[in-house]
Amino acid sequence: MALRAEWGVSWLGSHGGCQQRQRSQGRPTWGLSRAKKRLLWRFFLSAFGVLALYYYRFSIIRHIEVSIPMGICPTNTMPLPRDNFTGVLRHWARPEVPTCTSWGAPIIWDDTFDPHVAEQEARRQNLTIGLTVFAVGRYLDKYLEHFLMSAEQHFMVGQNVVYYVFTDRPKAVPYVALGQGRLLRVKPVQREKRWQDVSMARMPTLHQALGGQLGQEADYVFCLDVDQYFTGNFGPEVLGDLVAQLHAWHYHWPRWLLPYERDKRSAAALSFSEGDFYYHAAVFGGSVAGLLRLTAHCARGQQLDREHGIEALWHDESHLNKFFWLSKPTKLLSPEFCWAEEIDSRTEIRHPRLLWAPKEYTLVRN
Ligand code: UD2
Repeated sequence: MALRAEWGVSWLGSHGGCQQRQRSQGRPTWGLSRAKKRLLWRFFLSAFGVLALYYYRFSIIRHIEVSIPMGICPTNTMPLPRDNFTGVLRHWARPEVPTCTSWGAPIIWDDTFDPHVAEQEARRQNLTIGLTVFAVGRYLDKYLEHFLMSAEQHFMVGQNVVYYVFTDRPKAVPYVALGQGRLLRVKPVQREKRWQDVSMARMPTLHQALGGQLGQEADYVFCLDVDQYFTGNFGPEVLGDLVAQLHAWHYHWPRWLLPYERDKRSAAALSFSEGDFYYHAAVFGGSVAGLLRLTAHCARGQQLDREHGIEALWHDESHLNKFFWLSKPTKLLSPEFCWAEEIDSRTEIRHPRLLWAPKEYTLVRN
């Protein structure tokens, strides 16, 4: 989140510049009364104050954020029980949170599904579920072992699983004892110079893998960041054609505040009237066909941006958000499926299943 803070500071910085410009232009030409000018100043100062408090993590702001309503699911738009993996969704078990989207996709929260239904269905279909993770450079030593060991305990327990570890140092991949029906493949990748490029290079690499061996042996695939670890059951209830993760830091925010790419020159750009939710690139999944479309879209967008000398605000995550705006996810995971402990405890977060590891950017990034 250091980076999120950096973004916040630069955002404040640009507002500061804007304020300066308005002050120098405004004096002779605006013709505003003194009272109006004072009001304008007060407005800017309080906006800066609120943002500064927010980005310096004054918990009071986080408490206020909780009171922003997330909306609930109107009975007439509740998704029908058409999803084999979650069975009949128990919307009534979580009346305080939204359990469906406006396009009829379920948002799964703890207690809204029966995990046994999903487990049985996955076994009945004899599915193989892929889990991809990139561990390039120092991310391998720092995070990979914990990630894999926790996945062995909690990820798709009792199912056929194939791990794909993409790394620039295949020989350094730690040994982890795997359960029955589970195997691990190590795939060499080149190490990009900048961490941003390592992050973005995942999209074309995944696309290639999905079109090859991974796509042939897996039915569904989940693509995760390595700097996290499982703490609770992450089972077949998450499966779907296109699965998106609600971002733990942004699920209460109003749409206009979400950190989408706003620069119209970027392929990832969303206008202020666009966007549904802010999705987290640390977790996304789907069927092989769904993910082939997703990775192709993001890889193409990133390439177009590169040709225009632009880089989206949140790199691959910005392109992922654009994709999910254009191609709506068929299932959303609540922030319980990827939670950040540094956010204060929330009543709606009952049972986190995957946690962010502490971010140690200075240690792991170039
Ligand atoms: C955020 C998103 C991430 C991605 C990134 C783009 C979180 C938890 N994740 O991550 O999904 O959208 O922003 O800016 O907010 N990696 C390496 N070696 C490197 C660099 C990255 O292996 O040198 C891999 C690794 O799996 C890592 C992932 O790429 O977990 C994302 O990079 P990050 O975790 O440094 O980026 P972060 O935390 O800002």
